[in-house]
Amino acid sequence: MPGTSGSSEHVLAGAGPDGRVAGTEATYAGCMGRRSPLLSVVAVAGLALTACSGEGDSASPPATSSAPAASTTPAGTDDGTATTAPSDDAVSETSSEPTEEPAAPEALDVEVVLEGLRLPWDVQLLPDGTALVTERGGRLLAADPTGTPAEAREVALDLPELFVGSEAGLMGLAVSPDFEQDRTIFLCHAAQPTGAAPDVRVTRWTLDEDLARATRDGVVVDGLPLTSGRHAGCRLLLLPDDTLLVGTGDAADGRNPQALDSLGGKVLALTTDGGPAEPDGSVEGADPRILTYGHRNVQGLAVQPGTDPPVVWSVEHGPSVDDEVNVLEPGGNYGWDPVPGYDESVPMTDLDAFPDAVEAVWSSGSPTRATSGAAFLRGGAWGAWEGALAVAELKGSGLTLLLVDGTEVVDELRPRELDGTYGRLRSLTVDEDGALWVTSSNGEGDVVLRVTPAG
Ligand SMILES: [Ca+2]
Repeated sequence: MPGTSGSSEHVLAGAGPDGRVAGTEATYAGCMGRRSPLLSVVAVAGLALTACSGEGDSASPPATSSAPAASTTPAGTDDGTATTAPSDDAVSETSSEPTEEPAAPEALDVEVVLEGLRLPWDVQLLPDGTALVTERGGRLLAADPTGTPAEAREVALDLPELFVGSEAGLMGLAVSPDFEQDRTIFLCHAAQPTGAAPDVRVTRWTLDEDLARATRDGVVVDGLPLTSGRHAGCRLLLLPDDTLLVGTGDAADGRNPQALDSLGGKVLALTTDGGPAEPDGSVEGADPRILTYGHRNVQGLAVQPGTDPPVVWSVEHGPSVDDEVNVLEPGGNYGWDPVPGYDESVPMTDLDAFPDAVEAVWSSGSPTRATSGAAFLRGGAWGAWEGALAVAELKGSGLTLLLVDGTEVVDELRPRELDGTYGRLRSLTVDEDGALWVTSSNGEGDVVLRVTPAG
């Protein structure tokens, strides 16, 4: 965010609300090769990481240089920047300030729920606690998480037109709030249908009783632009009123984000049948399904707890600088316009070109971390972190917690248990009990994690 990204970096260097000084956290970035103990059934990662302290320093090598598989698999190409991170910003120690905030968790329990996956993209929970997971390569998995690690089984999908390439494939997943009655889920995926142009689309499916098969009920929306597979989005979020939000990518085509007849580089607001959630639309002169525009690649959407009407936050990747977290304002232009061609040197929010563009509420500054999924932490067990926006990082191979006051970001920190320990992190979901579910995105040996405050 112009004017504040520098302060955000400064905040990162300070103490978290638990008084822990972030100067130690840079140390953990140098520990990422140490994954072997972490696929145990339950890893109290704070303990596992103790062995890392004292290694490395604030000038440790760039996070991705040691991230498992990040530079040697297609996963490393995500967003095109994952293998070229400059070194981490220097992190200096500062004294901790006394705080009157409720105590933050002293440690997190990190449970490996599923392992041996390949590029899991999204994880969502069914009402009975079953975890549904998409893999970018096209598998839909169902797992009863009571086993440790759980046994995942594949749910048969009839999806012959699936396109898998670059960053695209089977991606976002949403579960109907009425699932117990309608057994409906929504999938976002890239497609190369016979005789038609390739695109990204959202389809609606019904799961059978034993979760052996999903039957396609129809297309909710198609025609989201797709080129090589780069910048394909695609995040789904169902709001309490059944509005289906779709975070889309610009398909690495500079014309899309500002084009009001393109569904690329947007957040869409749809009915579950695919019509515009607002019949008259939100952007004058635009396709009425467009809620916001001028985005680069929206891969995180989250409803802020306690807001009604719901306040939705989005997360998108920056090019070489300025990953952004935004608060969505219907009709808003978020200021990305990389033309002519695909000129990624332009600002993520170009206030010169678009003085009314909506500025980000948080920006990574430099370097980017390839921010992806997001979820607000819920439940008193999180203490001072309750209500924080958790943001997963691919290139950053960690988790950033943004502490918020209304729609302002007031602090940020990185839980050490997830800082480099599982490589690239993709998607976040908070379940009914307040546990945070996390997918990794390393290309092989990927995991689904369930993270809870220790104790
Ligand atoms: Ca922007």
